[in-house]
Amino acid sequence: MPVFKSICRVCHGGCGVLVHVEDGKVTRVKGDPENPISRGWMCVKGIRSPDIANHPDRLKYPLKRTGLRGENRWKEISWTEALDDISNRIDSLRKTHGPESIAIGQGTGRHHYMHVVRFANTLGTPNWYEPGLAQCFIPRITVSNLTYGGFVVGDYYGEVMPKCIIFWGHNPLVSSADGELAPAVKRSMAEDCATIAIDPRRTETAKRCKTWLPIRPATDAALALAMINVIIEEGLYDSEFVANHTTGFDLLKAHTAQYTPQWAEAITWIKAEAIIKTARTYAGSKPAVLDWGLGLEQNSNSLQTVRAVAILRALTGNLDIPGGDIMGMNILKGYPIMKDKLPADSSKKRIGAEEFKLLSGWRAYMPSAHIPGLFRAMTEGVPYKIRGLLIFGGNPLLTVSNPKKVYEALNALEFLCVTDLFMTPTARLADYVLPAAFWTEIDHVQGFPLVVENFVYANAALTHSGQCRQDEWIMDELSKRLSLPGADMPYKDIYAHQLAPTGLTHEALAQKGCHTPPHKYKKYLEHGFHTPSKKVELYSSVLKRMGYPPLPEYVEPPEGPMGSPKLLSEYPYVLITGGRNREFFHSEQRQVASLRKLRPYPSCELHPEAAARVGISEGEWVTVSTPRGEIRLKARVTEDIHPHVISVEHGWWFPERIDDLESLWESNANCLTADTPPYDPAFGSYRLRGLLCNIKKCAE
Ligand SMILES: Nc1nc2c(c(=O)[nH]1)N[C@H]1C(S)=C(S)[C@@H](COP(=O)(O)OP(=O)(O)OC[C@H]3O[C@@H](n4cnc5c(=O)[nH]c(N)nc54)[C@H](O)[C@@H]3O)O[C@H]1N2
Ligand SMILES: Nc1nc2c(c(=O)[nH]1)N[C@H]1C(S)=C(S)[C@@H](COP(=O)(O)OP(=O)(O)OC[C@H]3O[C@@H](n4cnc5c(=O)[nH]c(N)nc54)[C@H](O)[C@@H]3O)O[C@H]1N2
Ligand code: SF4
Ligand SMILES: [Mo]
Repeated sequence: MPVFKSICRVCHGGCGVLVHVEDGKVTRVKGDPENPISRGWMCVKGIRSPDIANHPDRLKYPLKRTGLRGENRWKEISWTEALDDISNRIDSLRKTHGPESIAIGQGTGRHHYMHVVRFANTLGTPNWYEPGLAQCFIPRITVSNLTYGGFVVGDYYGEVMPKCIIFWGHNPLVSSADGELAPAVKRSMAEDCATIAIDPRRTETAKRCKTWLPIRPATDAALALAMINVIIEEGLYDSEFVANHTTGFDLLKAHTAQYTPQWAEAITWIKAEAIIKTARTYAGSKPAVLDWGLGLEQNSNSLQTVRAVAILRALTGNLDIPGGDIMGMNILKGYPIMKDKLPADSSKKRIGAEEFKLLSGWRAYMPSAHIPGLFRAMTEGVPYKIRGLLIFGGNPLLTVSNPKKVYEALNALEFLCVTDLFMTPTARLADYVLPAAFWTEIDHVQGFPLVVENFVYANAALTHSGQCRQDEWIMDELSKRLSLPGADMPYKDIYAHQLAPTGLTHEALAQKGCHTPPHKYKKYLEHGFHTPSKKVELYSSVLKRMGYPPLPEYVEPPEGPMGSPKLLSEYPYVLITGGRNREFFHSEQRQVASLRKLRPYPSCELHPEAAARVGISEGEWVTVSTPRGEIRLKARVTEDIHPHVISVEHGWWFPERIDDLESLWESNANCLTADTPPYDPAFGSYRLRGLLCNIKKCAE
């Protein structure tokens, strides 16, 4: 039976795998022991890839709606008919209402991510989005760029092992988040490494750590500021690095004098002594990794939170050193997203451009539309009406805050086209549904970890399924019909362009499995940091110019025990949503029996003290409510969570009940979250974590 090397893409990760193929189908996937990063390891989802690829419910043909919107009645049509119809609809909207009336949506971190941005740019619409962005990764990337001129990742890969690792709002042993695969992280968590988890939950990662600091959600900026205070006051910073490679130290010192550990204790629920000890351990153990995650971003103070944390790496001189936080090798040539094809006046029309300069403005890392504003524009027509939406792999009815609003918005569209592997609640509302190819069915080149690119992998299409097509192919076919400039370079030619610096072809790389050039450290010694001052900007000149605070600040969460004490009697707990679990990727795989049986029901975690207070026992159905809605889940009673915090899984819908609209709200975490202001002033991040909630036994 033929066996091929490939890269699993069920999540953002990229485990090296061996794919067994029989009659054009994938029959088995196992870890590739020769892969230098994953070394034969795979998670439970990846191993079940054949169950996803060969699932009887996979979409196989292009579908055109025949019934009323949402009635789930379809006709199978040919690709020619589908692409002709869809391009005609796009053409008519762009001619009558301007290309900005068409939004392009996608999901997180897929193979076609950059191709979507390219497609939007060449179509001339500034309004593309993805449900992560301001809530995921864009604050960390942008802040790293502003502060050190490049993104960083923990050095889990080299000869030198870190002496300390802080996992901050991050659970990589479960999430393998952006290509920091669990086995590499685990290897670095050696016996002599001081490991610290800052998380309201004692996660799989936290359980392996020597210290767990259960922080009050959305108060991380206070903790980071107090750690900066200790490191400066006690003279624990790397004075050589600070003197030679940073700017603004004196301003930072004066600014953070007010943020004492005692001040932070009252805010964060973490004792002042623990804050001091953590700061001393981190600053005193070199090299050290500070590995950060979503816990820092899904709140309305994401810019300042991420900035405060980012500064710790520079104060301690842990940037780009072996065993520290390393910057990217950026092996590939940049994806040609054809930014120049988007006229300047179009950019100005991007929804959110004026308000959220670091998400939607022209200086943003990857300018995209502000999600709450975009969906509002579909229903309310303000500042203008969004009339068409093409989604390439995203399920906003589950993954965007306030799904009832999203539902209303999708129904208000004149035209909706969704490309997916399965019929999802979002696809069900479309006019056209297109069948996407699974990762064993695509050609692709990808650098890992995401954004830093210290290794490069390739997939080659090994199997096929019905009429399924790779998303890039669909966009290219539409581009041809619409005479867009991107049509001149089909997606497969882009791989040659990207790989040029490596001297490898796509085919050669796919056979080889992984390209890993030797890592270079301390690249800043050659060219400085890529910031305006060529130094690490502890005081950010760019933020100052843009009208944002140049030094990090703490802002109390607007809804919380201190921000809205009047709500406390009704909503006494702090809510977090979306902590990752191994079995599912967001709203996916609920129809895959082999995974669903491992986690059959949606659940929430609460502490035994909270459970006793409301009379809830393990496994009972409960309702969790916020001022915005109420959902049903099963209770998991566990000591591994702060007694005042409730953690709710996200992404839950029931494929077995897709025709029952009410089931869409039943356990959907985003019925609880807040899509309303205040947003983060620079990124427009909305609040998915750090809100108030209540929990009760379910009536039935
Ligand atoms: N409450 C709450 N909400 C959250 C989060 C949270 O923590 N809490 N997390 C947020 C974050 S960080 C993110 S990134 C988003 C993720 O949001 P989404 O990206 O919308 O999440 P998915 O459920 O993965 O949806 C992707 C869809 O793409 C389909 N798909 C998979 N592969 C392909 C492919 O190759 N091509 C195509 N066309 N389709 C494909 C899947 O079947 C699925 O229906 O969710 C956000 N939402
Ligand atoms: N299996 C699986 N893997 C995934 C995904 C998936 O859906 N399933 N999604 C992928 C995506 S798109 C992303 S963005 C990554 C995310 O990967 P991670 O960054 O690891 O994200 P999470 O597990 O969502 O959250 C990390 C931790 O933050 C904690 N937390 C919540 N609020 C706060 C807070 O205010 N402060 C602090 N300090 N901690 C807090 C949570 O308890 C959680 O344990 O995972 C990726 N990998
Ligand atoms: S961690 Fe991600 S890439 Fe690795 S096996 Fe699991 S789903 Fe696949
Ligand atoms: Mo994400």
